[in-house]
Amino acid sequence: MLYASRCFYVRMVKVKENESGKVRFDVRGKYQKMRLGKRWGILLAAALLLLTGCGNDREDGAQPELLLGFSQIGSESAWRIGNTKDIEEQASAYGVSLMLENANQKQENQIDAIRRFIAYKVDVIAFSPIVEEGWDNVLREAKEAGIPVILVDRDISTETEGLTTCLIGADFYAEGVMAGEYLIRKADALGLEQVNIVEITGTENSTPMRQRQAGFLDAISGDERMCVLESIDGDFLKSRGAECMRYLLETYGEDIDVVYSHNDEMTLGALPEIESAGFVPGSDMIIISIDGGQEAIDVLKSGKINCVVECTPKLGKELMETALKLKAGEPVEALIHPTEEIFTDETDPQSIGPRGY
Ligand code: GYE
Repeated sequence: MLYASRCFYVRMVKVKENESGKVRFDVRGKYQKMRLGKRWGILLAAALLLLTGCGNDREDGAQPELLLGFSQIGSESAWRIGNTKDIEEQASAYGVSLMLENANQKQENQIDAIRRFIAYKVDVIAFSPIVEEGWDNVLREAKEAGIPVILVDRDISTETEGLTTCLIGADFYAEGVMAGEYLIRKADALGLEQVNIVEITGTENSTPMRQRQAGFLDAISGDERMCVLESIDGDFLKSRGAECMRYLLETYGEDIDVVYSHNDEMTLGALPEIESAGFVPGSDMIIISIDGGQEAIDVLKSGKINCVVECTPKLGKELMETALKLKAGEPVEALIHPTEEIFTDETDPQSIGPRGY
């Protein structure tokens, strides 16, 4: 059993007694986060499965609500925390019961969570896959159980077709292109003849890592001034961003003209390293980031970041609407990309409103 001493979300079941003295259960309660010891976790999980296994038969005969199981990657960034918060808020706005599990950056935890959602007979499963490969088996199990699956934020690559219904997430390739096009404009404005770039990438084999890299490289490939000195995996983490930057500074020092970082967290980890090495970020080196969380935007306004490509974490509304359509048996769009913009040292800082994450 997998509930040993960890945080997970359970729906609180309200217990009532009817006239005949029989106990009945109202499964409309909200999910709440609980931390349980192993024994209590096992007992509670078993009791919940027993009590709600036939949870669709509501006594009042009303249509059951939508029960959505969502496996989140972790809490590695302001983006991710904002995304979780948005999904929770939108679930409650749409009256959706949300069973939310945080995988703490581990694919095996996501697979376990999806298996629990199947055992629990949720109406719809959604998940943000940490990497693209390795999902075939568990998704075949969901398909056999007749539970539709929505991809949120990131894509997957499977051997079998048709294991998921749709993807709701950003166009990461376009984000990479926007970053590359900004760099060309900046190099023109500064009259640079040679542009040496270091790239700190997101989690290896994840969709944003692959596509942010591909879009950026495609955008700069026709410009002979551009030279990528090295690409290094920073795993979307602030601590790794700092480590990678230390290594890059030791290796290339003042040859570095540009730092292209795949998310704000890694950028915020890299900046103090650049300063400790005696360089001024934003002037000695061009700093390009992606996400657009409040902290990075504040640093952009202070001049230490030159460009932040927006990636919105606000995917909750589309997720709830899509899940409700799937439950109603209606068709859904295969791909939903939110619209996104870019904030740079060319932007009027006054025009950038509060980011909310
Ligand atoms: O850019 C980063 C993160 O998948 C778009 O994941 C997401 C990325 C985001 O944690 O900060």
